[in-house]
Amino acid sequence: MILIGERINGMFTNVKQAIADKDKKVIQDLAKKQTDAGATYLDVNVGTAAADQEAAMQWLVESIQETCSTPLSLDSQKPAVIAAGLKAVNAENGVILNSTPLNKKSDEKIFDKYMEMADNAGPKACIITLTMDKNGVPQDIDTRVAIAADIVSKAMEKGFDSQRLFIDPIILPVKVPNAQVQPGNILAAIDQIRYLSEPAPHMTIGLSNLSQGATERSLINRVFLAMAIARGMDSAIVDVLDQDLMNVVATSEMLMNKQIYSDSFLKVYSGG
Ligand code: THG
Repeated sequence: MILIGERINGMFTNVKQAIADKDKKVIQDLAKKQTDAGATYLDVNVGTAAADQEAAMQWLVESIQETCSTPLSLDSQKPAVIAAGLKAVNAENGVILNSTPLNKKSDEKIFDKYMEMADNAGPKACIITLTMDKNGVPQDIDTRVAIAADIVSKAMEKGFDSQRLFIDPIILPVKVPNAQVQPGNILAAIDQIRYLSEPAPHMTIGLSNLSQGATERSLINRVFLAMAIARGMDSAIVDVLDQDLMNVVATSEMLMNKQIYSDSFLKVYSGG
């Protein structure tokens, strides 16, 4: 599993405050803790409150890289904010440009811009593209898969390798009225998206969206994670500090024959 640590996000009050106060320590602690917990990448999202999002992105990237070399996932739907992060990022070990839709009313070419920026960032640079277009976030299976097909063919057209492409079918809170059909729709979409190219594009979701506002957050997150892994999802933006969740990742990998079974598979997975 390619695990992207979600914790450096201005949506969290402590991160929002740290950005406002330029308090590096809070950010560096989160970077180290998530790295120790097994994050493959660290998501970096300035949130909506930052006064100058480009400056905030650059500051976050610089602060993180002072303490660890875990590759980063620069998370913004604004090309200028991604570009600001890329100025500071060390992309040698890889980098992800996270959260472009296929297109936007105000920016028809946004996905092309992300592909161009990724190409300039180096051969390991990846993109997470959302199954979202100028009409917004689709609720049904077919529109999600249709947008994913457009994403894959646009990438092919530009010679952008499917191994550098992550598709995100966008999971939304299950607690919202009439949203309970959505987790099932996401699973069905994942099932179909994996056949859009050979090799399949990577697939990811922002798992914690699912349980926003709900009780039993960790339980909801980890059960759905196991279900999605069973359908072929190979990445997720998650709380890597949630040990129960990480145990589900390890067990799912073992049950899907991605890790050899041994009595100590849990310890082996966590590097113990
Ligand atoms: N897809 C992609 N990228 C994404 C998302 C996605 N990036 C952002 C987000 N969604 C994934 N990351 C988070 C991070 C935190 C939470 C949810 C998703 C979260 N935060 C607490 C909350 O809102 O309840 C904050 C609580 C606090 O203030 O402490 O749940 O879908 N590609």
